[in-house]
Amino acid sequence: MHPQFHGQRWHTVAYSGFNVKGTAFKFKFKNDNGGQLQLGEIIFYQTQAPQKPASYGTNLVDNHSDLVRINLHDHSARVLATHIVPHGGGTGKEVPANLIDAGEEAWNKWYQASSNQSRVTITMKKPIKVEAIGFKSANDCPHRDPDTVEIKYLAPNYSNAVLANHQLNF
Ligand SMILES: [Ca+2]
Repeated sequence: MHPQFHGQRWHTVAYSGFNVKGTAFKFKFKNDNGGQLQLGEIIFYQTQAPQKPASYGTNLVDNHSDLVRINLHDHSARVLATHIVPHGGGTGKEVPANLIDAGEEAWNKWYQASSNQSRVTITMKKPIKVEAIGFKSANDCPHRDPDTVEIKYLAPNYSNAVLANHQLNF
Protein backbone atom coordinates (compact mmCIF):
# COMPACT_ATOMS: atom_id res chain seq x y z
CA MET A 1 0.00 0.00 0.00
CA HIS A 2 1.79 3.12 1.24
CA PRO A 3 5.00 2.05 2.97
CA GLN A 4 5.68 5.62 4.08
CA PHE A 5 2.67 5.41 6.36
CA HIS A 6 3.70 2.16 7.98
CA GLY A 7 3.30 2.28 11.73
CA GLN A 8 1.01 5.29 11.82
CA ARG A 9 -2.04 5.07 14.05
CA TRP A 10 -5.60 5.69 12.91
CA HIS A 11 -4.30 4.77 9.48
CA THR A 12 -6.57 3.41 6.76
CA VAL A 13 -5.61 0.85 4.14
CA ALA A 14 -8.22 0.19 1.47
CA TYR A 15 -8.73 -2.41 -1.22
CA SER A 16 -10.80 -1.69 -4.31
CA GLY A 17 -11.88 -3.52 -7.43
CA PHE A 18 -14.92 -5.20 -5.92
CA ASN A 19 -18.39 -4.89 -7.33
CA VAL A 20 -20.63 -6.96 -5.13
CA LYS A 21 -23.99 -6.66 -3.51
CA GLY A 22 -24.24 -8.17 -0.08
CA THR A 23 -26.47 -8.30 2.94
CA ALA A 24 -23.61 -9.34 5.20
CA PHE A 25 -19.85 -9.02 5.08
CA LYS A 26 -17.71 -11.33 7.15
CA PHE A 27 -14.14 -10.73 8.18
CA LYS A 28 -11.68 -13.16 9.69
CA PHE A 29 -8.86 -11.24 11.32
CA LYS A 30 -5.63 -12.81 12.49
CA ASN A 31 -2.77 -11.35 14.47
CA ASP A 32 0.54 -13.14 13.92
CA ASN A 33 2.16 -11.38 16.89
CA GLY A 34 0.03 -12.42 19.82
CA GLY A 35 -3.35 -13.12 21.25
CA GLN A 36 -4.97 -9.70 20.91
CA LEU A 37 -6.74 -7.80 18.16
CA GLN A 38 -7.98 -4.29 17.81
CA LEU A 39 -9.23 -2.21 14.90
CA GLY A 40 -10.63 1.28 14.57
CA GLU A 41 -13.02 0.91 11.70
CA ILE A 42 -14.17 -1.13 8.73
CA ILE A 43 -15.19 1.22 5.91
CA PHE A 44 -17.25 0.36 2.84
CA TYR A 45 -17.07 2.49 -0.28
CA GLN A 46 -19.02 2.84 -3.51
CA THR A 47 -18.82 5.25 -6.42
CA GLN A 48 -22.18 6.79 -5.64
CA ALA A 49 -23.18 7.51 -2.10
CA PRO A 50 -26.73 6.76 -1.01
CA GLN A 51 -26.72 10.28 0.37
CA LYS A 52 -24.29 13.12 0.73
CA PRO A 53 -21.32 11.90 2.78
CA ALA A 54 -21.00 15.27 4.50
CA SER A 55 -19.64 14.37 7.90
CA TYR A 56 -17.41 11.53 6.88
CA GLY A 57 -13.68 11.42 6.46
CA THR A 58 -11.67 11.67 3.31
CA ASN A 59 -8.63 9.61 4.14
CA LEU A 60 -9.27 7.09 1.39
CA VAL A 61 -6.19 5.99 -0.46
CA ASP A 62 -5.20 8.41 -3.20
CA ASN A 63 -5.90 6.28 -6.23
CA HIS A 64 -9.55 5.76 -5.40
CA SER A 65 -10.79 9.28 -4.83
CA ASP A 66 -13.91 8.62 -6.93
CA LEU A 67 -15.10 6.26 -4.24
CA VAL A 68 -17.06 7.60 -1.30
CA ARG A 69 -17.72 6.17 2.09
CA ILE A 70 -21.04 4.46 2.74
CA ASN A 71 -22.61 5.50 6.02
CA LEU A 72 -23.54 2.10 7.37
CA HIS A 73 -25.81 3.64 9.98
CA ASP A 74 -28.10 4.57 7.07
CA HIS A 75 -28.45 0.83 6.38
CA SER A 76 -29.25 -0.20 9.95
CA ALA A 77 -26.00 -2.15 10.03
CA ARG A 78 -25.20 -4.38 12.96
CA VAL A 79 -21.77 -5.60 14.00
CA LEU A 80 -20.97 -8.83 15.78
CA ALA A 81 -17.57 -10.21 16.76
CA THR A 82 -16.76 -13.70 17.97
CA HIS A 83 -14.37 -12.20 20.52
CA ILE A 84 -14.83 -9.11 22.65
CA VAL A 85 -13.03 -7.68 25.65
CA PRO A 86 -14.84 -7.92 28.99
CA HIS A 87 -16.40 -4.67 30.15
CA GLY A 88 -15.28 -2.82 27.01
CA GLY A 89 -11.57 -2.74 27.86
CA GLY A 90 -9.67 0.09 29.53
CA THR A 91 -12.08 2.77 28.33
CA GLY A 92 -15.15 0.63 28.94
CA LYS A 93 -16.44 1.30 25.42
CA GLU A 94 -14.33 -0.78 22.99
CA VAL A 95 -17.22 -2.72 21.50
CA PRO A 96 -17.66 -4.17 17.98
CA ALA A 97 -20.23 -1.51 17.01
CA ASN A 98 -17.39 1.05 17.01
CA LEU A 99 -16.14 -0.60 13.81
CA ILE A 100 -18.79 1.25 11.79
CA ASP A 101 -18.37 4.52 13.64
CA ALA A 102 -16.01 7.11 12.17
CA GLY A 103 -14.17 9.09 14.77
CA GLU A 104 -10.85 9.03 16.54
CA GLU A 105 -11.72 9.04 20.21
CA ALA A 106 -9.45 6.66 22.13
CA TRP A 107 -12.40 4.34 22.78
CA ASN A 108 -13.67 4.31 19.19
CA LYS A 109 -12.39 0.85 18.26
CA TRP A 110 -13.03 -2.83 18.77
CA TYR A 111 -10.65 -4.68 21.06
CA GLN A 112 -10.38 -8.27 22.23
CA ALA A 113 -7.64 -9.97 24.20
CA SER A 114 -8.60 -13.64 24.23
CA SER A 115 -7.51 -14.95 20.81
CA ASN A 116 -5.17 -14.28 17.91
CA GLN A 117 -8.13 -14.72 15.55
CA SER A 118 -11.63 -13.36 15.52
CA ARG A 119 -14.48 -13.11 13.08
CA VAL A 120 -16.44 -9.91 12.62
CA THR A 121 -19.76 -9.83 10.77
CA ILE A 122 -21.49 -6.69 9.54
CA THR A 123 -25.10 -7.23 8.56
CA MET A 124 -27.39 -4.87 6.70
CA LYS A 125 -31.16 -4.87 6.42
CA LYS A 126 -30.98 -4.67 2.63
CA PRO A 127 -28.16 -5.53 0.21
CA ILE A 128 -25.64 -2.80 -0.40
CA LYS A 129 -23.26 -2.44 -3.31
CA VAL A 130 -19.64 -2.40 -2.22
CA GLU A 131 -16.71 -1.50 -4.45
CA ALA A 132 -13.94 -1.05 -1.93
CA ILE A 133 -13.31 -1.88 1.70
CA GLY A 134 -10.98 -0.06 4.06
CA PHE A 135 -9.55 -0.99 7.41
CA LYS A 136 -8.54 1.70 9.87
CA SER A 137 -6.05 0.90 12.58
CA ALA A 138 -6.64 1.81 16.20
CA ASN A 139 -5.02 4.64 18.15
CA ASP A 140 -2.36 2.67 19.98
CA CYS A 141 -0.57 -0.66 20.43
CA PRO A 142 0.50 -1.73 16.91
CA HIS A 143 1.14 -5.25 18.25
CA ARG A 144 -2.63 -5.64 18.45
CA ASP A 145 -3.17 -4.82 14.76
CA PRO A 146 -4.50 -7.64 12.61
CA ASP A 147 -1.92 -8.90 10.11
CA THR A 148 -4.33 -10.60 7.74
CA VAL A 149 -7.99 -10.49 6.85
CA GLU A 150 -10.19 -12.83 4.89
CA ILE A 151 -13.31 -11.12 3.53
CA LYS A 152 -16.46 -13.02 2.68
CA TYR A 153 -19.88 -11.74 1.76
CA LEU A 154 -23.40 -13.04 1.72
CA ALA A 155 -25.06 -12.33 -1.61
CA PRO A 156 -28.78 -11.53 -1.91
CA ASN A 157 -29.37 -15.12 -3.08
CA TYR A 158 -27.86 -16.33 0.22
CA SER A 159 -24.68 -17.69 -1.34
CA ASN A 160 -21.45 -17.10 0.53
CA ALA A 161 -18.34 -16.21 -1.39
CA VAL A 162 -14.78 -15.26 -0.54
CA LEU A 163 -14.12 -11.75 -1.74
CA ALA A 164 -10.46 -11.33 -0.86
CA ASN A 165 -7.56 -12.23 1.37
CA HIS A 166 -5.18 -9.46 2.30
CA GLN A 167 -2.17 -8.62 4.37
CA LEU A 168 -2.90 -5.52 6.43
CA ASN A 169 0.18 -3.32 6.48
CA PHE A 170 -0.84 -0.41 8.66
CA1 LIG B 1 -14.44 3.49 15.03
